Amino acid sequence: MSNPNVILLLADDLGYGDLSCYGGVGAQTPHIDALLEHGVRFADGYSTSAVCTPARYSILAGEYPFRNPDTHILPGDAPCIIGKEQGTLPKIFQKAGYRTAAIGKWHLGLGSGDLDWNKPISHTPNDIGFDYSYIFPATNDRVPCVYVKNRLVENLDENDPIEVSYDAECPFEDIATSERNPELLRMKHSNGHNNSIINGVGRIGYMRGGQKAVWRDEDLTERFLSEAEHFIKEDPEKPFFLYYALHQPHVPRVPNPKFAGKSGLGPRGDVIMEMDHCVGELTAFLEKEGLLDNTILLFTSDNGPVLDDGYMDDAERFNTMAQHRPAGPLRGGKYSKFEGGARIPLIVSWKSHIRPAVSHALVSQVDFAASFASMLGVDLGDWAPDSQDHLDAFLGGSIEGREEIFAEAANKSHFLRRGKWTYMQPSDGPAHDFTTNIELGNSRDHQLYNMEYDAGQRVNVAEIHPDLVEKMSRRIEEIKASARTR
Ligand code: NG6
Ligand code: CA
Repeated sequence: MSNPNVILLLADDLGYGDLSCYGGVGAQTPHIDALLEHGVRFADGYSTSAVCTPARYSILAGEYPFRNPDTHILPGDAPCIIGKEQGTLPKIFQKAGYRTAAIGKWHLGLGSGDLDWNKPISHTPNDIGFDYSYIFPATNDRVPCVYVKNRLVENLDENDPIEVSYDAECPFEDIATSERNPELLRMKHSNGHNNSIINGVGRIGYMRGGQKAVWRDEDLTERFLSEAEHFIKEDPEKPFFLYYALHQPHVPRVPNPKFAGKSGLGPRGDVIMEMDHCVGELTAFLEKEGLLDNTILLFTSDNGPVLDDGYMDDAERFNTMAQHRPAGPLRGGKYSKFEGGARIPLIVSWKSHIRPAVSHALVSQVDFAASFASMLGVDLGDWAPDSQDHLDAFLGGSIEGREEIFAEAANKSHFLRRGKWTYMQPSDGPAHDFTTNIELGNSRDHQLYNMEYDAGQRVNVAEIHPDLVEKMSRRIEEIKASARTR
């Protein structure tokens, strides 16, 4: 049999409790749940960070974010933080003769510091292992709100050049901003998101020009799906790897009208429904093309959930009414050092190959690189230094995963999970963020939790296990001091 195709579906800010198959009370995600008819659901799957850029960096580069000092939430005009010479997940597939594409949200930077949005971009996904890319640069709440196809912004118009600024003060006198034109806003912001107004929504950063290039939030899902289908169909002779980064349920949550008001959970629930529908369409397409039996589908999320991430879309009220808990039983959410930050849904599905199962193997997204290298027989050399081969666990053939999970909160302090224990480093900073209403997990004390009895991390048992605390805190320091080698 020829090598299977691989599609990595990466949701944005989808929590551990947001899918019905993970016990989400208000969730309606039948198409993602259906992946489990031929799939493994991981109960202990992790990203390496409670925020986006670092988590995505680990997936693509196969190393922990602390190894690259640029792994912070990036502005929309940041340079690309993955080096052209670096080993990456898509390059592993390329080495094995695959064609590769990145579609959807990017947020790993573009250009080499000399970015002109009106010219070919020097450093894009195409320089780090993707043959084809169709992305938006950063997040759906950051400018520029445009599609970038390979090296060029789509629908450029030389008479209406694009300018972007992340300066504190708006440098453009003639653009709509939240301050000057509040009447143009159809969604109010609760925190930040008060710079340029694009498509009736306040964004982070200022953008001028490019009227023909600007996306409509309502169209993003269909646009990306049609690009994905086009890429899949293009060359049936070669296997493919598709990195498909869905933008839901990140803010601003603006669903296509087909889904608006449909979930009963407000806009956040509506866009999750839209995303689920999109996964259903993709699966049906693969079936129709006769590709489903030979395609491994991974579905996961970059980091945990947040309800109010800067816009007033009533997510908190809708979720409370429905008793829907986006992080499920876990404490904290996006940004947090508690498990709600980096323990995420993770499903691996392969029709006719995987028997339905729930796995408690400890697995991390950083392991995709070494696991697929192993599947393809690609020698990693010094690529992907923190990535481990857990292919058997991912495909449901083994219940053994990693010995330890190492991940960071938004403030870069770490936690370590070994077996049933999760240890959190002491850190400064507020225990609670009142803008997002998330418990961040910061404490000057060591924290240790028994995940077997206390998944919600309510009882800190550090004082009664000083030996474990000592051992696990030393281990964190050891990892941080370790060299970038395999
Ligand atoms: C924060 C934004 C938030 C979101 C996040 C990145 C404010 C107040 N908050 O700075 O809305 O965009 O960055 O999210 O601006 S992530 O999923 O890409 O990491
Ligand atoms: Ca995210």
